[in-house]
Amino acid sequence: MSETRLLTNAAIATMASGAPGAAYGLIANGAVAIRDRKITFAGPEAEAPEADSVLDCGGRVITPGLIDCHTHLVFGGNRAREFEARLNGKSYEEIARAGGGIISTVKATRAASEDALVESALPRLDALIAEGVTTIEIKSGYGLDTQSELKMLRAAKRLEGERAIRVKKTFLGAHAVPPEFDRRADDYIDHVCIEMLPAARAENLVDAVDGFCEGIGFTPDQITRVFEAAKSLGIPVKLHAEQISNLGGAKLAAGYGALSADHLEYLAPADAPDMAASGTVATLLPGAFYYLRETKLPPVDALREAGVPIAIATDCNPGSSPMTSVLLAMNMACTLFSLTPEEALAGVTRNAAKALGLGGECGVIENGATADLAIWNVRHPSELSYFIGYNPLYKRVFEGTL
Ligand code: DI6
Ligand code: FE
Repeated sequence: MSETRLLTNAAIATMASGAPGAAYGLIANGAVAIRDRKITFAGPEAEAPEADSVLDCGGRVITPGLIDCHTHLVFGGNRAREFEARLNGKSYEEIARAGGGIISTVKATRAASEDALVESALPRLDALIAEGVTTIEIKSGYGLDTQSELKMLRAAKRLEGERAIRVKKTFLGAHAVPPEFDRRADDYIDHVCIEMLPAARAENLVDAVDGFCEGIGFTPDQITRVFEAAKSLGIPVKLHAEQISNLGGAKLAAGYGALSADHLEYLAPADAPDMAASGTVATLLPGAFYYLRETKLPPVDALREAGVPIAIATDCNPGSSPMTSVLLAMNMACTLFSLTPEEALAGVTRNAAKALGLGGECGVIENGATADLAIWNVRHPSELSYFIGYNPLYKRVFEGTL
């Protein structure tokens, strides 16, 4: 028989979008009831239902479990030496063009076994879990041949068995041109569309398809072919767009009803309404902005005005954002991009869920949503964006289990 568990004496930041009035959808003196992995009540404690067990939260804040909706968590090796080279004067683009950058991680990832990829990803995953993360997206894109891409995605899937966490797997075959296709990007894209993606799909390893639309990545025409292949298989798309130049990637993605367009520092403000119309989330990645010492800010005001939902993620990857803290990403979104703490929290809850096609199911505290929660040693949700390098997590609840 299923039991009802009640969390009482809490300030609940529901982050529910329809919630009128209160910032954060905040319910003071609130309670949350959980049954069968779902939230069955969220409201004033005085109205809470009977329960089989009660946890007194001591006035702490409850938020939805955090969601890191853009990561490259699985990879071989690291690029600390490249970091050093950049500090000795080389640019990210120069390093990439000289066969370093993404391609150096491709070599290390190809050389690693699936077991080794799981082992090396676990400490990074644990760092995120320690901050109350309950859902994470993990991309392929450092294999760039069929077997290595499958190996990455299988490793990502295995992480879900190793820890109490939900993993969404994104196929990023169109991340870079591998050495064996040097100067044959179009042939590589054929290979991605005809062989790699269908193979990954056949093993049920693909929740979404992504690409890197940049001068050092792929052209809008090439990305279009990848999106067409995804569409023919019924898989949703997303795109790394406008990170270091404006190729119109976000607009292209919006045309395919993309779940999200990510980075967006070079987004033309005029393209924001297209994203709003297609429900495409703008996923901002302040860790990469910071790490690459980018100075061009994403057009946050234009996104707000158009009503584009904004998500925030770590972009955890070995080259441009070796970061495993969602809380730090929230702080950086506020300090670097001028988001409010409420927008930052929405960015790692409600809107991050949307960016993964989980809108309404995760990232909010309301009736019927999955019982993924984070309970914090704070008195107000603004504290989550305020601290730097301090983790106030008290307890984490994944699918109703504490
Ligand atoms: N944009 C990024 O920020 C990461 N990938 C991408 O397409 C960086 C990947 C790397 O440098 O390894
Ligand atoms: Fe990325």
